[in-house]
Amino acid sequence: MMTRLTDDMVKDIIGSLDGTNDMLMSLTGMNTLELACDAIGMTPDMIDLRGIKVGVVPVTSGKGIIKKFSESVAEITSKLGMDSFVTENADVTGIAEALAAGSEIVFMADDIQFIAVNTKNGRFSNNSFSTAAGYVSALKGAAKGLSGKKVLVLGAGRVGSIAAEIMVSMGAEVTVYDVDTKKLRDLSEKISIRITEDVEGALSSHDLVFNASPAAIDGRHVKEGAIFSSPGIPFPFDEEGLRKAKAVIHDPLDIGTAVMAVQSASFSRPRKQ
Ligand code: 2YH
Repeated sequence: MMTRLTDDMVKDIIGSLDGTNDMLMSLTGMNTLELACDAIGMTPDMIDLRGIKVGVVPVTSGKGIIKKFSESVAEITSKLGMDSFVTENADVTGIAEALAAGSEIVFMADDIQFIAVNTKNGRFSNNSFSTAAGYVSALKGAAKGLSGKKVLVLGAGRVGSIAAEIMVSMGAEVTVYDVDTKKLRDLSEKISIRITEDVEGALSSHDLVFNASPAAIDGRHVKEGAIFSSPGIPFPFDEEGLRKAKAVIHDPLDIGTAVMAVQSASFSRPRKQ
Protein backbone atom coordinates (compact mmCIF):
# COMPACT_ATOMS: atom_id res chain seq x y z
CA MET A 1 0.00 0.00 0.00
CA MET A 2 1.29 3.44 -0.90
CA THR A 3 1.04 5.97 1.87
CA ARG A 4 0.56 9.56 0.87
CA LEU A 5 0.84 12.57 3.11
CA THR A 6 -2.23 14.76 3.48
CA ASP A 7 -2.45 18.58 3.71
CA ASP A 8 -3.28 18.13 7.36
CA MET A 9 -0.18 16.04 8.14
CA VAL A 10 2.06 18.56 6.40
CA LYS A 11 0.59 21.84 7.64
CA ASP A 12 2.61 22.04 10.88
CA ILE A 13 5.91 20.52 9.74
CA ILE A 14 7.78 23.80 9.25
CA GLY A 15 6.99 24.95 12.79
CA SER A 16 7.90 21.58 14.31
CA LEU A 17 11.37 21.03 12.75
CA ASP A 18 13.24 22.25 15.85
CA GLY A 19 11.04 19.98 17.96
CA THR A 20 11.88 16.98 15.77
CA ASN A 21 15.56 17.86 16.05
CA ASP A 22 15.30 17.97 19.86
CA MET A 23 13.27 14.73 19.94
CA LEU A 24 15.92 12.96 17.86
CA MET A 25 18.72 14.33 20.02
CA SER A 26 17.15 13.13 23.23
CA LEU A 27 15.96 9.73 21.96
CA THR A 28 18.84 8.77 19.65
CA GLY A 29 21.79 10.91 20.75
CA MET A 30 21.97 12.42 17.25
CA ASN A 31 20.42 15.56 15.79
CA THR A 32 18.73 15.53 12.36
CA LEU A 33 21.97 16.25 10.47
CA GLU A 34 24.01 13.69 12.43
CA LEU A 35 21.29 11.10 11.97
CA ALA A 36 21.01 11.77 8.22
CA CYS A 37 24.77 11.39 7.83
CA ASP A 38 24.87 8.26 9.98
CA ALA A 39 22.17 6.69 7.79
CA ILE A 40 24.56 6.74 4.84
CA GLY A 41 27.67 5.85 6.82
CA MET A 42 29.06 9.38 7.22
CA THR A 43 29.53 12.05 9.87
CA PRO A 44 28.79 15.78 9.39
CA ASP A 45 32.51 16.67 9.23
CA MET A 46 32.85 14.50 6.10
CA ILE A 47 30.62 16.68 3.92
CA ASP A 48 30.04 20.41 3.49
CA LEU A 49 26.36 21.06 2.81
CA ARG A 50 26.56 24.83 3.20
CA GLY A 51 25.33 26.78 0.22
CA ILE A 52 24.39 23.79 -1.94
CA LYS A 53 21.65 25.09 -4.22
CA VAL A 54 18.47 23.03 -3.89
CA GLY A 55 15.37 23.52 -6.05
CA VAL A 56 12.10 21.94 -4.93
CA VAL A 57 9.53 21.48 -7.71
CA PRO A 58 5.80 21.10 -6.92
CA VAL A 59 4.23 18.33 -9.02
CA THR A 60 0.56 18.40 -10.05
CA SER A 61 0.22 14.92 -11.55
CA GLY A 62 -1.99 12.25 -9.99
CA LYS A 63 -3.57 13.45 -6.75
CA GLY A 64 -1.85 16.82 -7.18
CA ILE A 65 -0.03 19.29 -4.99
CA ILE A 66 0.01 18.74 -1.22
CA LYS A 67 -0.21 22.16 0.45
CA LYS A 68 3.15 23.19 1.97
CA PHE A 69 4.84 19.93 0.90
CA SER A 70 7.47 21.64 -1.26
CA GLU A 71 7.88 24.48 1.26
CA SER A 72 8.49 21.89 4.01
CA VAL A 73 11.11 20.08 1.92
CA ALA A 74 12.84 23.42 1.25
CA GLU A 75 12.80 24.29 4.95
CA ILE A 76 14.12 20.87 6.04
CA THR A 77 17.05 21.17 3.62
CA SER A 78 17.66 24.85 4.58
CA LYS A 79 18.00 23.76 8.20
CA LEU A 80 20.80 21.41 7.07
CA GLY A 81 22.62 24.48 5.70
CA MET A 82 21.59 24.19 2.06
CA ASP A 83 20.44 27.12 -0.07
CA SER A 84 16.91 25.96 -0.91
CA PHE A 85 13.97 27.42 -2.79
CA VAL A 86 10.61 26.30 -4.15
CA THR A 87 10.14 26.94 -7.87
CA GLU A 88 7.32 29.29 -8.81
CA ASN A 89 6.17 26.91 -11.54
CA ALA A 90 5.17 23.27 -11.20
CA ASP A 91 6.06 20.19 -13.26
CA VAL A 92 8.33 20.44 -16.32
CA THR A 93 8.40 24.24 -16.28
CA GLY A 94 9.40 24.06 -12.61
CA ILE A 95 12.21 21.60 -13.40
CA ALA A 96 13.46 23.98 -16.11
CA GLU A 97 13.29 26.83 -13.60
CA ALA A 98 15.28 24.86 -11.00
CA LEU A 99 17.93 23.93 -13.57
CA ALA A 100 18.17 27.47 -14.97
CA ALA A 101 18.79 28.72 -11.41
CA GLY A 102 21.79 26.35 -11.15
CA SER A 103 20.30 23.88 -8.66
CA GLU A 104 22.76 21.16 -7.74
CA ILE A 105 19.91 19.08 -6.33
CA VAL A 106 16.28 19.01 -7.53
CA PHE A 107 13.62 17.50 -5.25
CA MET A 108 10.28 16.39 -6.69
CA ALA A 109 7.52 13.94 -5.79
CA ASP A 110 4.49 12.42 -7.43
CA ASP A 111 2.22 9.83 -5.80
CA ILE A 112 4.70 6.99 -6.26
CA GLN A 113 8.23 8.41 -6.17
CA PHE A 114 9.85 11.16 -4.15
CA ILE A 115 13.39 11.78 -5.40
CA ALA A 116 16.32 14.19 -5.09
CA VAL A 117 18.22 14.32 -8.37
CA ASN A 118 21.84 15.44 -8.36
CA THR A 119 22.10 17.47 -11.57
CA LYS A 120 25.91 17.22 -11.69
CA ASN A 121 25.80 13.51 -12.48
CA GLY A 122 22.19 12.37 -12.79
CA ARG A 123 22.34 10.19 -9.67
CA PHE A 124 19.36 10.43 -7.34
CA SER A 125 18.27 9.46 -3.87
CA ASN A 126 14.76 8.25 -3.14
CA ASN A 127 12.47 8.60 -0.17
CA SER A 128 11.81 4.90 0.49
CA PHE A 129 15.47 3.98 0.93
CA SER A 130 16.23 7.21 2.80
CA THR A 131 13.30 6.78 5.18
CA ALA A 132 14.28 3.19 5.90
CA ALA A 133 17.96 4.08 6.44
CA GLY A 134 17.14 7.14 8.59
CA TYR A 135 14.76 5.29 10.87
CA VAL A 136 17.14 2.33 11.18
CA SER A 137 19.84 4.77 12.34
CA ALA A 138 17.38 6.27 14.80
CA LEU A 139 16.52 2.84 16.20
CA LYS A 140 20.21 1.93 16.36
CA GLY A 141 20.93 5.15 18.28
CA ALA A 142 18.03 4.68 20.70
CA ALA A 143 18.89 0.99 21.28
CA LYS A 144 22.64 1.70 21.52
CA GLY A 145 23.42 -0.66 18.67
CA LEU A 146 21.48 -3.32 16.77
CA SER A 147 24.05 -6.07 16.34
CA GLY A 148 22.77 -9.28 17.92
CA LYS A 149 19.48 -7.60 18.94
CA LYS A 150 15.99 -8.90 18.18
CA VAL A 151 14.00 -6.44 16.05
CA LEU A 152 10.41 -6.75 14.86
CA VAL A 153 9.56 -5.11 11.53
CA LEU A 154 5.86 -4.38 10.96
CA GLY A 155 5.07 -4.09 7.25
CA ALA A 156 6.95 -5.70 4.36
CA GLY A 157 6.33 -2.88 1.87
CA ARG A 158 9.12 -0.82 0.34
CA VAL A 159 10.32 0.89 3.52
CA GLY A 160 9.91 -2.17 5.79
CA SER A 161 11.72 -4.49 3.35
CA ILE A 162 14.67 -2.13 2.92
CA ALA A 163 14.86 -1.55 6.70
CA ALA A 164 14.84 -5.32 7.32
CA GLU A 165 17.65 -5.76 4.81
CA ILE A 166 19.78 -2.99 6.37
CA MET A 167 19.26 -4.37 9.89
CA VAL A 168 20.11 -7.93 8.83
CA SER A 169 23.35 -6.54 7.36
CA MET A 170 24.04 -4.92 10.75
CA GLY A 171 23.75 -8.31 12.46
CA ALA A 172 20.27 -7.87 13.98
CA GLU A 173 17.91 -10.82 14.39
CA VAL A 174 14.97 -9.58 12.33
CA THR A 175 11.39 -10.87 12.44
CA VAL A 176 8.92 -9.44 9.92
CA TYR A 177 5.12 -9.31 10.04
CA ASP A 178 2.75 -8.29 7.25
CA VAL A 179 -0.96 -9.02 6.73
CA ASP A 180 0.02 -10.09 3.23
CA THR A 181 1.72 -13.47 3.81
CA LYS A 182 2.91 -13.67 0.20
CA LYS A 183 4.96 -10.50 0.68
CA LEU A 184 6.44 -12.10 3.81
CA ARG A 185 7.41 -15.32 2.04
CA ASP A 186 8.89 -13.40 -0.91
CA LEU A 187 11.03 -11.30 1.41
CA SER A 188 12.20 -14.32 3.41
CA GLU A 189 13.47 -15.86 0.18
CA LYS A 190 15.65 -12.80 -0.43
CA ILE A 191 17.07 -12.01 2.99
CA SER A 192 17.74 -13.90 6.19
CA ILE A 193 14.72 -13.03 8.36
CA ARG A 194 12.17 -14.84 10.47
CA ILE A 195 8.55 -14.30 9.57
CA THR A 196 5.52 -14.30 11.83
CA GLU A 197 1.77 -14.28 11.32
CA ASP A 198 1.14 -13.57 15.00
CA VAL A 199 1.48 -9.78 15.31
CA GLU A 200 0.17 -9.70 18.87
CA GLY A 201 2.64 -12.29 20.15
CA ALA A 202 5.48 -10.66 18.22
CA LEU A 203 4.69 -7.19 19.61
CA SER A 204 4.47 -8.41 23.19
CA SER A 205 7.86 -10.16 22.95
CA HIS A 206 9.93 -7.42 21.26
CA ASP A 207 11.76 -4.51 22.87
CA LEU A 208 12.68 -3.04 19.48
CA VAL A 209 10.12 -2.41 16.75
CA PHE A 210 10.48 -0.83 13.31
CA ASN A 211 6.96 0.12 12.26
CA ALA A 212 6.55 0.60 8.50
CA SER A 213 2.86 -0.24 8.38
CA PRO A 214 -0.15 2.07 7.98
CA ALA A 215 -2.14 -0.05 10.50
CA ALA A 216 -2.95 1.08 14.05
CA ILE A 217 -0.98 -0.53 16.90
CA ASP A 218 -3.13 -1.86 19.73
CA GLY A 219 -1.49 -0.67 22.96
CA ARG A 220 -2.60 -3.81 24.81
CA HIS A 221 0.06 -5.78 22.94
CA VAL A 222 2.91 -3.29 23.27
CA LYS A 223 5.73 -4.52 25.50
CA GLU A 224 6.51 -2.30 28.51
CA GLY A 225 9.66 -0.28 27.76
CA ALA A 226 9.67 -1.03 24.01
CA ILE A 227 11.40 1.33 21.59
CA PHE A 228 9.57 2.11 18.33
CA SER A 229 11.09 3.62 15.24
CA SER A 230 7.95 4.45 13.35
CA PRO A 231 7.93 6.06 9.91
CA GLY A 232 4.48 4.58 9.22
CA ILE A 233 1.72 7.10 8.60
CA PRO A 234 -0.81 7.85 9.99
CA PHE A 235 0.57 7.95 13.56
CA PRO A 236 -0.41 4.48 14.79
CA PHE A 237 -0.37 4.62 18.60
CA ASP A 238 -3.16 4.76 21.15
CA GLU A 239 -2.76 6.11 24.68
CA GLU A 240 -1.87 2.75 26.21
CA GLY A 241 0.83 2.09 23.62
CA LEU A 242 2.36 5.52 24.16
CA ARG A 243 2.34 5.04 27.93
CA LYS A 244 4.05 1.64 27.73
CA ALA A 245 6.66 2.53 25.10
CA LYS A 246 9.97 3.91 26.33
CA ALA A 247 10.46 5.81 23.07
CA VAL A 248 8.53 6.49 19.88
CA ILE A 249 10.51 8.01 17.02
CA HIS A 250 8.17 9.47 14.43
CA ASP A 251 7.87 12.46 12.13
CA PRO A 252 5.96 12.91 8.87
CA LEU A 253 8.77 14.10 6.56
CA ASP A 254 11.99 15.41 8.13
CA ILE A 255 14.06 12.26 8.65
CA GLY A 256 13.54 10.77 5.17
CA THR A 257 14.02 14.13 3.44
CA ALA A 258 17.19 14.92 5.41
CA VAL A 259 18.74 11.57 4.44
CA MET A 260 17.76 12.15 0.77
CA ALA A 261 19.44 15.57 0.88
CA VAL A 262 22.69 14.33 2.41
CA GLN A 263 22.87 11.28 0.15
CA SER A 264 22.16 13.29 -3.00
CA ALA A 265 24.80 15.87 -1.97
CA SER A 266 27.30 13.06 -1.34
CA PHE A 267 27.01 12.11 -5.02
CA SER A 268 28.73 15.37 -6.07
CA ARG A 269 30.54 16.67 -2.98
CA PRO A 270 33.79 14.99 -2.10
CA ARG A 271 33.86 13.00 1.12
CA LYS A 272 36.39 14.58 3.49
CA GLN A 273 38.46 12.12 5.54
O1 2YH B 1 3.81 11.37 -0.51
C1 2YH B 1 4.08 11.11 -1.67
C2 2YH B 1 4.25 9.70 -2.18
N1 2YH B 1 3.53 8.79 -1.35
C3 2YH B 1 5.70 9.34 -2.31
C4 2YH B 1 6.21 8.43 -1.24
C5 2YH B 1 7.57 7.91 -1.50
N2 2YH B 1 8.01 7.11 -0.39
N3 2YH B 1 4.23 12.02 -2.60
C6 2YH B 1 4.12 13.44 -2.36
C7 2YH B 1 3.40 14.12 -3.47
C8 2YH B 1 3.71 15.61 -3.49
C9 2YH B 1 2.93 16.42 -4.50
N4 2YH B 1 2.96 15.92 -5.83
C10 2YH B 1 3.47 17.84 -4.45
O2 2YH B 1 3.03 18.64 -3.62
O3 2YH B 1 4.35 18.16 -5.26
